[in-house]
Order: sequence, then structure tokens, then C-alpha cells
Amino acid sequence: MPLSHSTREDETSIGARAARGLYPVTPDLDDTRALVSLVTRVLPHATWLQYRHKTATPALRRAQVAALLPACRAAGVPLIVNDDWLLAAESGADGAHLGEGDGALEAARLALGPSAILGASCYDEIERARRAVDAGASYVAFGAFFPTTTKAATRRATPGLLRAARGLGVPRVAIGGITADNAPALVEAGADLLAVVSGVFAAPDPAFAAQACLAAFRHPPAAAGG
Ligand code: TZP
Ligand code: MG
Repeated sequence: MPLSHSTREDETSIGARAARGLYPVTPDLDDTRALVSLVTRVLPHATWLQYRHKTATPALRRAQVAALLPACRAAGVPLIVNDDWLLAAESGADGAHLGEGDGALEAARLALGPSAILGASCYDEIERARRAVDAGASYVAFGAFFPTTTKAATRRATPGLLRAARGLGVPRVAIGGITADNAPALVEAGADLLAVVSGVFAAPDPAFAAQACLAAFRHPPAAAGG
């Protein structure tokens, strides 16, 4: 079971603020049926799901969001669309995740409304995170924390960033090379959500891998404090 999640109906900025757990991010998979089937295995352990597909055509992205939405609704897991707040708004998804080059957070917030979950990639920059919260972000994401083959040329974040972002008042998402083995150190540093692509979806048993990542929240390292 996820640690906390909420439905579209009760999801507000306050609901987003309390979010904690696993935030699976989809791999680039063109076969929509295979994608929905893979995601469905992981949804029972997810707090939110992010749809991310870097090489899909706009039509495929639209079709995949439409196919994922009923599965997410059935599981009570908000669906957040990467890169494209217009697609999020048009599809009735629960939010959008924006990085540099994806447009202004303010415009996305206006289009999606106050209850949408709006995430901001902040890479390795605490100042960017502060600006994102001022611009309407519901959560801030830092990474990559560990080596990853999913995304090229990512900037490297350190656990200190998660600690520094504690006072921002929004959930802190960690991403990049996260596995069940390295997840506890991130949770100990203050990660509220673990965003994971290959550590879950490329695992032999994605549901098992999802649960293994979640264990980081239940069994913090003995040295954890503050
Ligand atoms: N942003 C920073 S690292 C990354 C993204 C989207 C890729 C994460 O994928 P994985 O497979 O969990 O390392
Ligand atoms: Mg982007």
C-alpha cells in the first residue's frame, strides 16, 4: 500500500503537501497496452504516477494519457503529465510536471486550477526551488541523485539539497538512479517522494521493486534524525 495518496476530488494543495511515498515515472514505451499493464502492477504501491514519454508523437502521448487515466482513477492515484501542461489540462489529468523549457509555472497553474498537482524540476538548485514554490508549484523535484541511464547529461544533486528544501512547505521529490538500496539515504535526508523509472519498471517484478523502495519510509536508517 502507498503511504499516502488522494483522489482528484480531495486533492488540493493541502493534499499534495502531505504526499509521501513512491512516485513511479513511466518508461518510454510505445505499446500502450503493455504500458497500461505494466503501470497497473505498480499502481497499488504508488502515491502519484507520472506519465513521461520522451520519444512519443503528440498523438501517442494523448492516447497514452487517455489510456492511463482510468487505471489511475481505479487505483485512486493522481496522474501527472510530464513536460506538457496543455495535455494535462485537455486530458483531465491531475497535474503536470514542468522542467526548464516547459513553460511558466504560473501559466500552468492558471490553466490547471488551484487543486492541480504542479511539479517543478529543480535539478541541483535550491534557488530554483524557492522560485518554483513562489510561482505556484505544489512540489519540487531534485536530481539526479545517482547515476542513471534513463536521462542523459543530468545534473547531480546531493542529499543536502533535500535538507535545505525542508522549509519550503511543499513535498520534496528525489529522482535519478533510485533503487531500494539507495532510497533510505534520500528519505533520511528528507525526500517525501521517490520518483523512479528503471528501478521499478525495469525490475523483473515491478510490484516487488516498488514495495522494496517503499520500505525506505518504514525503516529509516538507524542514524536518521531531524
Ligand atoms: N530526471 C533526473 S534523472 C531522471 C529524470 C527524469 C531519470 C530517472 O530515471 P531512473 O531510471 O529512475 O534513473
Ligand atoms: Mg520537461
